[in-house]
Amino acid sequence: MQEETFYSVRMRASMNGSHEDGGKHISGGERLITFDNMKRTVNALLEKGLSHSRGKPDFMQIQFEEVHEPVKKIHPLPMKTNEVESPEEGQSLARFLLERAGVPRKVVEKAYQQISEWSGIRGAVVFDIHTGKRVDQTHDKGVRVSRMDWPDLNFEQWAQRYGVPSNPRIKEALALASKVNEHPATVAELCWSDDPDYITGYVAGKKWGYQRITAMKEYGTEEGCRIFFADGSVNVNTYINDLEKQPILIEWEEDDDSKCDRKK
Ligand code: WAQ
Ligand code: MG
Repeated sequence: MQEETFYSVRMRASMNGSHEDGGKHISGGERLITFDNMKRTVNALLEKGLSHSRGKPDFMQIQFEEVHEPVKKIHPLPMKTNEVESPEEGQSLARFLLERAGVPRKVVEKAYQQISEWSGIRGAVVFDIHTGKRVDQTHDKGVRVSRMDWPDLNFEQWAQRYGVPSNPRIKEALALASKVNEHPATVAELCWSDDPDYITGYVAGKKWGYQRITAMKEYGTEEGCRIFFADGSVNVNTYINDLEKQPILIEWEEDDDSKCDRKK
């Protein structure tokens, strides 16, 4: 049987000029689909960029390309929702979870000292857990993870099983976190949205999975965050290349969870 061909589709939108010209980042999106889903996917990305709470874009780029590498299927990280009363409580829980995932306290503190400087970046910052320094050279661009997706039907089954809203934001965030944290060099990830109308964020890691935290900032603020805490003794360029180029599909199987439940 012939293997199916997959396509990477990417969108980025900005305001007051393109990203290269210093425009404000509005929205981005990355999908991995078969050709029969092309129209639907391009339309969905167009819609995502056009109707965004960060503003009305005056620049947008949507592109697709055939993927030649074999597509790997992985399971979503296990998920837990931590309810907190305030962003302060959320942030202090996030620091605790990062430490528990293996990021030394000092390194967490060093990262936190710089988070506000990075809030305009359109991708993620790679932070070395040994030196406590940013190690990617991508400046305002950041590292954009792409070539990952989670087919809708399977995601909806997962969402129903866990009683979370089946919205694209959670699908995209968990797909990204599952891909990033599957990488051997990733120790943990810290994320909250730059969208003013969304305040839930998460800490993810291999052992404790995707830990949602219901308040990471105040409503109305546009300062987001995405940091990959990595073992910087590996080659950073290889790490970034893997996150950008390795095609990954998320596939949840009900069976895996019942196996886990039985183990408890
Ligand atoms: N690769 C790297 N960084 C990215 C990517 C990507 N594909 N997509 C977004 N980012 C970075 C970028 O700097 C954004 O400004 C920042 O992350 C936030 O992105 O309820 O909505 O898409 O379980 O605004 C997490 C909780 C929501 C979801 C995160 O992020 C839930 C969110 P946003
Ligand atoms: Mg955003």
